[in-house]
Amino acid sequence: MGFMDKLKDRFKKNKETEEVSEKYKEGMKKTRNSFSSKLNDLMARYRKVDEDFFEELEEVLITADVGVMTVMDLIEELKMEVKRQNIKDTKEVKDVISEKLVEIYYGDDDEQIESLNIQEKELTVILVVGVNGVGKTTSIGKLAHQLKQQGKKVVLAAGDTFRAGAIEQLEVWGERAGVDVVKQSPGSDPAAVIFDGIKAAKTRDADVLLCDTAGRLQNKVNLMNELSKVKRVIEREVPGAPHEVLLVLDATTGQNALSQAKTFSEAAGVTGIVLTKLDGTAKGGIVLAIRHELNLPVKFIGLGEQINDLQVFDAEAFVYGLFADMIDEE
Ligand SMILES: Nc1nc2c(ncn2[C@@H]2O[C@H](COP(=O)(O)OP(=O)(O)OP(=O)(O)O)[C@@H](O)[C@H]2O)c(=O)[nH]1
Ligand SMILES: [Mg+2]
Repeated sequence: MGFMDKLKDRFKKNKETEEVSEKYKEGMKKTRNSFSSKLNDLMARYRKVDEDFFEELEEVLITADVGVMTVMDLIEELKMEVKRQNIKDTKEVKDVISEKLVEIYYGDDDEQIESLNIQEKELTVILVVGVNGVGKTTSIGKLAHQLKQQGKKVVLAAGDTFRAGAIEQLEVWGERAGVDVVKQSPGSDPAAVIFDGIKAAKTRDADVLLCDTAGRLQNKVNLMNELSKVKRVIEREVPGAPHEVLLVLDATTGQNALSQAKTFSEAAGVTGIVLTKLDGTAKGGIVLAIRHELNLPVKFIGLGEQINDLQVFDAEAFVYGLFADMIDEE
């Protein structure tokens, strides 16, 4: 059984798995349309798998923002596998490509890395960081909704006291998700807001505290200093916290996301990525570059602006989203 058949089996098994695959299929439309049309075109022009075919495939992957280093490794793996299986016809190669995309994502890690580090008995504190406009506040709202549906008691802390309207925006999301928001007045010290948030979360016996932060201050140095300070307060108040530092990256910004990840990792010790706006780009390959080149797991992806448009990242579902047209017609 080929890998694509396996994906079909997994995602068409029942209503629940089908729902997940449909979300990916819908949200990754732009990337899929661009990627699969290029791939089909390539397979029509090359009957035989040869050096030229691989060179053009490399191009297609780089245009999809997969990242040069990742593409090099992937092509290397593909060449070996094609040789091993003695594949000559380009028609047979897409199955190998889909399988290797999943493999290169996971690397040597076990596959459970996507789930959040949620504490069983104590308060879980999650710090959410990223530059302005990437989707931090929106993702917090979506995540609060998801956690609440899982039966968790969630509190939000309005740590962005800098941007006008940021506190109100988080309150709107709090209402949508049906969770409490802890806030102070605009301009107050974010670390003090987070401190209050922790106190409130403990008093109300909450399971998870989600901390919003500013994406922009007077300058970048200030922003990084402030994040470090917020993180120290969390560390001091809750042993073992923050349990996650989620960096939100906008998929439409392309390779620049990689340098943002480096900066924030130094200031706040990022533990995972939320990759937003995957629905708005044809370059969804950035998921693979982030995982492979930064060694940070993509924990969630944003596939739209609505409350249900946040998915736990699943590399197989991602690859299903890339190849859905081909998989469904088989
Ligand atoms: N299409 C799409 N839009 C998104 C997604 N996530 C967030 N957005 C939109 O991106 C815009 C910015 O989102 P915010 O949540 O305000 O971003 P932020 O990082 O909190 O921004 P600042 O508070 O200014 O730092 C909003 O219009 C969101 O609706 C997504 O997954 N898909
Ligand atoms: Mg915000």
